Amino acid sequence: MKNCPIGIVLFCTVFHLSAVAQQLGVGALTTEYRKTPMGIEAAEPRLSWKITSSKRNVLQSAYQVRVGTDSAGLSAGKSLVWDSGNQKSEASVFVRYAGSVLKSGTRYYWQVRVKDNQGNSSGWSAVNSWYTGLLSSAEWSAQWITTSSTSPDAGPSPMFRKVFSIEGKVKSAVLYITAHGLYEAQLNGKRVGNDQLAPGWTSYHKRLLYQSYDVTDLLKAGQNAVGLTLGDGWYRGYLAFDRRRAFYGKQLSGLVQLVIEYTNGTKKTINSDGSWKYSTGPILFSDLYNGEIYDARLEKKDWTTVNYKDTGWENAKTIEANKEVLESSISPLARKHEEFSVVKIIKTPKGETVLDFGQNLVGWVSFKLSGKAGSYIQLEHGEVLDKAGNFYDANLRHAKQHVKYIFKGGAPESYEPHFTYQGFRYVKLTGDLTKIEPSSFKAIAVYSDMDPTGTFNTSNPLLNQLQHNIEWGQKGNFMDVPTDCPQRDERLGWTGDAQVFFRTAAFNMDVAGFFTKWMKDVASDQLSNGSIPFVVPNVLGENEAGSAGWGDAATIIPWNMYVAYGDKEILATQYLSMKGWVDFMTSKSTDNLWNTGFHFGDWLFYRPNDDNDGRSAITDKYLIAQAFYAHSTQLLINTAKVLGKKTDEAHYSELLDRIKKAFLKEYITPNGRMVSGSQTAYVLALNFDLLPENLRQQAVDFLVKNIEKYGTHLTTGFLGTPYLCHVLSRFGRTDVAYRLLLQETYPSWLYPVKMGATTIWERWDGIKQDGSFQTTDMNSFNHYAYGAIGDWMYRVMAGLDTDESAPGYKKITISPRPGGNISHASAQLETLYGLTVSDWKIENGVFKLKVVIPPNASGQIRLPGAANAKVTENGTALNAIKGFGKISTQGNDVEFNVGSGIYQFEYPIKL
Ligand code: RAM
Repeated sequence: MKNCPIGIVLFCTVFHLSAVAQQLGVGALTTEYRKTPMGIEAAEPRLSWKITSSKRNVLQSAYQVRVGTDSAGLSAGKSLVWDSGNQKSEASVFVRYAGSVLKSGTRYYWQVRVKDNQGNSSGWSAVNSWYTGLLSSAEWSAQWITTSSTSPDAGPSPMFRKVFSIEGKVKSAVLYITAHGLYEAQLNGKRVGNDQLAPGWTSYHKRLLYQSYDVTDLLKAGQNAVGLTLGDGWYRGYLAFDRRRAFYGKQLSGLVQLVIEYTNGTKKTINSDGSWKYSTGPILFSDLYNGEIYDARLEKKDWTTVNYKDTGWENAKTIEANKEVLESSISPLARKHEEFSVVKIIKTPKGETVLDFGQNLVGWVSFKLSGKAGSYIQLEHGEVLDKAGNFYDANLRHAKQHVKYIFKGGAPESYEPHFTYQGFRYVKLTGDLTKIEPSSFKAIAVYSDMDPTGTFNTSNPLLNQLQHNIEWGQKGNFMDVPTDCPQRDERLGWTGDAQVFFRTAAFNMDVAGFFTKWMKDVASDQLSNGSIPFVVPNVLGENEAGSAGWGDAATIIPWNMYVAYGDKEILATQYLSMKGWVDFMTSKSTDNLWNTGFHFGDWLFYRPNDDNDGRSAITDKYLIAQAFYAHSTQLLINTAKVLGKKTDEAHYSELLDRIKKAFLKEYITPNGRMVSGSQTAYVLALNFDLLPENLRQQAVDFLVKNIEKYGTHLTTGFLGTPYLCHVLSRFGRTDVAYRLLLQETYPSWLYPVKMGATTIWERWDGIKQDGSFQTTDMNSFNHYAYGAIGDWMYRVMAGLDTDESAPGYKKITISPRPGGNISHASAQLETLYGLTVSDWKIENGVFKLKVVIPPNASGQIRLPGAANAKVTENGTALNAIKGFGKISTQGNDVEFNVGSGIYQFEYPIKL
């Protein structure tokens, strides 16, 4: 399926499966979620694979894994470090390595073969590998190198170089590298790896990630040269909104260790040290928020090649810095992805020259232009044009997003920035514009390198645009940490935003590694009293912590990681952090009521400016706090159960009981009305099971009445929005959920779409109905939080979900809920077992549902409105088909279990 574009994956699946006929195959091997990872530090890495088969009802019945240090010898059983033997087991995901102790800096090759429940055996899979990292900090022999400047001010990027020789035949070479600041490395004039903004962002004093690159192919016999350039980045650049710089340190430095292994088994290590030379070059200034200034006249041509003459370069200074904090990267760094051409060059009413790339994206512009030596071109980046059609960047606050390039003159010059990124659709140009053409420029999207996993599609073009906007909100804000926004002087890892969007994110892209990394960041920045900072990495200070709905990222994300990927280890790793957060809330509560402290509340809920009759949808902040206190406690109980922590399970179950009672007493009248009558109040109470059964229906009625009071509009903010449609569907009002989803007027999901949005906005009314903007203080046009509706679109509308009792799509539930005059919806998801699909259409009153359940998974299918209908599967009456579990009627629906396979159901439907 490798070369299969995700959009036509279904076709490819069918084709692929029939092409391989009856064979049982095994492939798509991963180690710790990654394909051929470098720098694995886990002592017992978890191995996963996928099975292919054209048969139905296929389950793995046994597997055998073998691991060795010699790829060719693997099949002969040579140099094996582990042979699992024939294991009778269904496990094809997260099988723990259980061989001899893994060594540092070593490549391990592995393969697997499987048997199925129908007597078939696969051959051995293709060989895959992982490479271990430097398993102990004592193995870092390299020294931190820096320049003689001790000024914290932004300045030209330092460049370091070193020539070294190769004395034998190279078997392998690995470059271990990191920096205080951002780095780019080159070997013999070629860039090492294709990661951007490395080493990524963590709380550097606690955890600093290093990367490992296989550079065997970049080396040559004899003399070689290595080069390193540094930029300010998160370490020393501007960070957050109070115009502070150098948050983590004043001095940029780099750490490089190149380990070369010769074919005769000997090793040579090239370390960064005082023998390296340094100078500066064309990058005069770089900053994540503010852009880059590049003077091409100062380029030092071929400076990372052997023959470059480095006369005048100084010797690098070495400094001491803690190496204990070094950890290998466990998630993909940012990389370059889609490219966009200029849609048009606009002359604005003010006379500005503006490029329009047609998509609000995050990354940078590359160009090829010529200009006179010393002349320049400046690119100013903005997300929108104002009402009059002029360039607008007032919503960037202090972030400049300016990139200035000074020409060296002569042949056309190609350039793209190094240590900065911009959020933009429009680029205003100044300087020498005599030679510009649309084709001179390309916009490049840059984001954490996550594979796309999901597609969602319907018969409604506005909804498809909404899905597009959700995906681009995700791409734009997954920049090593989940940021709130990518353009203004903020771009921070707001915990609340991340938790509300997690489930949607996990449909669209493979976010397992990304969030495993960030949850470690969350735990490492958790305060000693258990409180969770508003942003992680925490750059706002210890007092900026503890808000309901934000701190709950500590429980909600690990739990949902478990649900989406079936990953128990994340629960075990995060358990103390989860518990710490719940205990923190308890410590701030009196009589089991958490009604203290600062909270953001239902952030950015509907609040009209001319509110003279109480239309603002305010929800009591302490009601919200108590609701999330209950929810997090519930998730902790669930987690304790999964991990077999019986005492905790009992302890927190009792606590939850008391929390719920306190909630009822404080926030519900004896007749069942809530003290805040807002949509969010009812949604949270219903979603988190805070109301006794007998009050629920009435609460749903209140909720629906409230929605109708606003002319069928939502009024929820960040915290209520993700659950709104879920609650309506759970309590039988999917009809209202559809009306909200399809609402085109403000406030609604489709209002920005109708206003031409290509991403999700921070506010429901970032651009008001009269075309004017919301406040410049806080108005991002690329903010994923409200995109959390994507989860409902996948799970309810298309009906594709995992059963929590067999999470990670081991058991898949297919339960589409058509409505809203939509005639088609389709969701496809590449799970750890393979592709699963729920794709429905209504044609001439006939409901047609295509389902794909991957091998080694099973499904529970619920056919909406099929209770009294004649259902066929691929032309055969449903009850004549063998292999389906008991067919039962649930209200108007029909439900049954299936094994793996491709299914096509049809029946007349009345909606
Ligand atoms: C702003 C952003 C962010 C939100 C915080 C509370 O900075 O809107 O998304 O989480 O406020």
